[in-house]
Amino acid sequence: MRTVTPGQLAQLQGNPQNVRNICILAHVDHGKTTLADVLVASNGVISKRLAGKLRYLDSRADEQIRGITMKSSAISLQFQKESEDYLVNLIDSPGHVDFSSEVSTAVRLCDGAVVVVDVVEGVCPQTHAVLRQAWLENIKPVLVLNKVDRLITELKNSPMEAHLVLQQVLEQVNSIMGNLFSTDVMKKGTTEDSTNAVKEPTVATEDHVFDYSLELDHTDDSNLYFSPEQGNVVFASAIDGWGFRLEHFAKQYASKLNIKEDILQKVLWGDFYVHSKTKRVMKGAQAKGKKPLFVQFVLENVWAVYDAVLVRRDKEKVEKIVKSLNVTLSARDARHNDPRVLLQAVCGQWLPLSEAVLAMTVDQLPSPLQISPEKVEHLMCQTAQRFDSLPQPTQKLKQDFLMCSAEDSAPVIVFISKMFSVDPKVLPHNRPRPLTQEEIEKKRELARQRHQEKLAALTSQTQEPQQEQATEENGNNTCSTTILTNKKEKVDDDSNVFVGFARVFSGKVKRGQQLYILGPKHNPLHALQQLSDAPGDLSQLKHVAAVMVEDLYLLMGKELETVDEVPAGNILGIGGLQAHVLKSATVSSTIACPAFSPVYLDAAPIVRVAVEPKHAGDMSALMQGLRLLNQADSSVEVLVQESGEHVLVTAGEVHLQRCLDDLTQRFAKIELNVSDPMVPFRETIIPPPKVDMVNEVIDHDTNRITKSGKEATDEKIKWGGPVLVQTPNKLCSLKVSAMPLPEDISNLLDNNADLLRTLDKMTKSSGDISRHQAERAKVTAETLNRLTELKSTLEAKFAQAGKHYRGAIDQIWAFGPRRNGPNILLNRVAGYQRPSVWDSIDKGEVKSAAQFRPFDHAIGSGFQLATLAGPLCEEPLMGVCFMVEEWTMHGQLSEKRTTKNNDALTNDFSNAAVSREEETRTEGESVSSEHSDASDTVGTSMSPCSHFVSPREHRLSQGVDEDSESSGDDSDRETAESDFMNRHGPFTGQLISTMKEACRRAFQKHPQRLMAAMYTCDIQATADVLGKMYAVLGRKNGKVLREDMNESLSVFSIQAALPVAESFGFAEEIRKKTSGLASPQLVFSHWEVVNSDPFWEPITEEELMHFGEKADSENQGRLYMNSVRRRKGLYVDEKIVEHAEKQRTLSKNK
Ligand SMILES: Nc1nc2c(ncn2[C@@H]2O[C@H](COP(=O)(O)OP(=O)(O)OP(=O)(O)O)[C@@H](O)[C@H]2O)c(=O)[nH]1
Ligand SMILES: [Mg+2]
Repeated sequence: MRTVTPGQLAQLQGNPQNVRNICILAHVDHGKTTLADVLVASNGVISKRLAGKLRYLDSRADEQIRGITMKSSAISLQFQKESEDYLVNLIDSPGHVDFSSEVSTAVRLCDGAVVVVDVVEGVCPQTHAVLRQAWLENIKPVLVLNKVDRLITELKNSPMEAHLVLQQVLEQVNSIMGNLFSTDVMKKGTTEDSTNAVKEPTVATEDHVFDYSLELDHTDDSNLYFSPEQGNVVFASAIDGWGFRLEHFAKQYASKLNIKEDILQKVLWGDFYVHSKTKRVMKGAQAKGKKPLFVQFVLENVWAVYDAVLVRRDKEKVEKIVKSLNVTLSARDARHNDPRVLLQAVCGQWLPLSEAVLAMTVDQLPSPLQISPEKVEHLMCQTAQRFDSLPQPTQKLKQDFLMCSAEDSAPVIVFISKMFSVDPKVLPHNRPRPLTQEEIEKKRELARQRHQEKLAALTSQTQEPQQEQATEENGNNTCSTTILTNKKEKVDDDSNVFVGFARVFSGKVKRGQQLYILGPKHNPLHALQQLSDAPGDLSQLKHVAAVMVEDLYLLMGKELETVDEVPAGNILGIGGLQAHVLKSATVSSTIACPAFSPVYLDAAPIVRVAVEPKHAGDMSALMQGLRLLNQADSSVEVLVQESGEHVLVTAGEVHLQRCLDDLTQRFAKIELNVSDPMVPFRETIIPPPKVDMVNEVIDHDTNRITKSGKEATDEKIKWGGPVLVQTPNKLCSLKVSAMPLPEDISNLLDNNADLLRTLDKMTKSSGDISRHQAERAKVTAETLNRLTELKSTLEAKFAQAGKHYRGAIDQIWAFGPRRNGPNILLNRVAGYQRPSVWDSIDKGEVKSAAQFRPFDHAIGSGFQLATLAGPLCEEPLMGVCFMVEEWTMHGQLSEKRTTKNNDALTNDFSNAAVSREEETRTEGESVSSEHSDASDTVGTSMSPCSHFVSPREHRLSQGVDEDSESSGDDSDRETAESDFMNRHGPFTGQLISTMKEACRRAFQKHPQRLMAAMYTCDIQATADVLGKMYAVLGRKNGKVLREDMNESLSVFSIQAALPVAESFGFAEEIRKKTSGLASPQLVFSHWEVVNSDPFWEPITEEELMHFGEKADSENQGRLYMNSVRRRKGLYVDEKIVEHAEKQRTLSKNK
């Protein structure tokens, strides 16, 4: 029976000082949902007996079956402490790495987090990840050390050993906090340092050295760490329903030991003991071999209860304990066959877990009123944007965030972090609701009347009134059935209702209120300007929509309760915005409100599959289903490729399965054909290998035959060297060479793609000084600083990379693909001084685009296309450096005319090509999703260049025509020339495709390799299943990177690298082979070169002897390459028929 009504909860919302918005975070299976159950049971939503078994917040069927949480869900709870009523808005989040985006959406709405750690498994990769996430979102964590019962029942630890384990786990968690803190201090330090340096350029650099250690010493970190003494740690067993803070025992023993409670709390955890004679607390328990206080007064008591109830089942002792703990047992619990029930009844009353966790939440975690100015700025500014670059009315809103006022005068600011779909049947207006007291009275009265009428009818023995009544009753029945069917039809009509998962940051949202929905790309500056030009005209504003708030809900797990208004500082559900909000949005009463900064996503989705309906007629249902799925899931991406295929991009195998289940059972309700997962690859080149396949040293001076290059089939080539390619109209020739980038450089570029994107934005605006300055002003000092740092790191790495890269830092022409990828184009054309890409950050000097040679951008575009799809299987390149060594313009098209006409033209063109590229990229993207992935535009990149060029064709020929009019002398020759040019298409297009071709050929002159996406996989396993686990790892081409043994727990933790391509079914296989004892967590980590040459065939005698002429043994590189080529419908060079002879039985006669 619920102890708190929704009405009471809604009332509590009005006092933000007593509101706490918290989420539970942890690694998978560390007990979040079990803990949430216990907290939910404290409000009577579920029975205490079922807490831990029901997993109330795992409301999906597949969550219950698989036993893992897949979405975050919220519930509002009431808690009373010292006669104050508090409202705790609790969000349970998933721990599986595939659903980490759900964690991000939850963390965004909270002020605090309860981090749960399983004391047996200790700190795991996701524990690390969630602590980092909480740190980045500026929310305060508290700690629950869970599953302490496992130390007693499974590991059979003594209290002393358990104390040691608990200390170790606490240390591990605190070391993560320490690392996060020190990196943050250093980052802030360098930023402040650089801002000071900008302000006072005259200060000598020696005086300006930033002393990190000094800063670390000065910054207050006392509240940073988890320490039981401070009351931010709970020791718990969620499954048995108990948990405590030191406070509990300090209170209990203060009078017994005659020590003040607060002093006892300080010494109860640490290295202290009670001197047996003096009865005083002394330090140095460990050194003197004494029992620490925590062991003596806390753990031994807990151990004693477990021993009596679970191990010995000693009834007398149990009775004694029950009496001494002052616990009342129901007869049913006392007689129950399962001792665990008895244990839970005793411990649950002795050390109630909900009490401990909720009291810690209320004491330690901030209320919405305590939101920090840094957090507000972080929410209001997009990445790399400065707060003071926002317009004034927007900056003023910061004060409203800080006030968190629910007054009518305060602007309404709400952030929707995700949209979730609910079954319309659970919506309050579709649900049979319990009757109110008045209604019950009315019904009772009616029944009484009817009864009396019946009696009266019987006594008078008249027929008529009876008939009347019957007809009346029938009438009522039909009426109610029609109402029912009406309702049912309505439900079927919109079988998917979306509710926004949101929080009010300022003001009060009311039903029927008119508000603005601001999309993730809303820019208050533009919007305010446009609105001042045309007041009241919203149609001009692309990312703003005016809506009326239809429904507001109190989130109660899978149930929703309607409320009329929600004041600032609370988490809520908003209905009726389905048509306007895709995944996330800001809702406000003013358009000066900025779109909130995007939710931080830890892992990019990587597993892609193509889906199609089993029956072709269901195509429209599929498309509708995909649209709904895209809206309902914060991390899925739905793309329609150029080929027309519908592609789902998901975070991992489990996520994929959930998306497919949702599609087939809920959103599309059709049968699907699903392709094998399409795994992305990268293409690269490597330095020539030193040994061949049989480990013989290769002499590179004696040329080798290879099939990889086109020319190579008929002539002998040497590795590397430049290629010379001419445009089809023979007016221009390019000499391009390629070389592999050192791994650390390509990784550096890959990891800093966001910085390169910012650099590109600044460089793009470099033609226009005012635009450039505006663009630069938006960028924070921190980003500028990081860019400078990136430049110097890159310079240092080039210096280490050898003589080939001498001076490369200033020769960089572009990064690619998409102008921010891990490949570089260098300008090595003698005498061509083009401005450096770094000019826009170095002192902000702006160089005019007119300094570029004509057609400069065409070369850049050719490079972008070449890096977007390589020759092996049209996958993007990685770690390749291209160099333009010669760029000769022959004949009349050289400087004379082209400078005149094509200068502006090429600049224009490049912008057109670029924006076209961006358009295609956003096509498949949702409005809110900021992801982009390399391969979704592969189709685009392969489209013929003329496609890009066509709008230009006209203008170029115009330019040539004008010229031919102006220069009378050469007119004949020029007409012939322009005819010649037109025959081959416009020159820019030719140059782009020539550059692309040149890059490809230069690439092919090197040993080519595929790069596979790799997962790191962390597995914990006991010694007896270790062998089986290694066998599975080996079969899947996994490599063990690290193996640690936790001696106290005799558990091995193994870290391995595993190609994503081999990972499907891996987790399942490991689980099966180890009887569920080991379950791996797969996280994308890096790209790794696949060692085998996809074009390899035996050449030397040894190789022929070893592999035979066909060399048909497995070649991983070739297998991957061919599978991708086959999938993309490209030519696959394979022998299909091995022996074209008919099999026959050899008999003597034949
Ligand atoms: N022994 C023991 N088992 C526990 C305890 N708490 C939870 N479990 C068990 O651990 C398993 C996982 O619990 P959940 O609460 O589903 O874990 P979770 O953190 O919500 O998992 P995800 O949501 O999938 O990340 C279940 O089988 C629980 O019964 C505990 O205190 N002691
Ligand atoms: Mg869970």
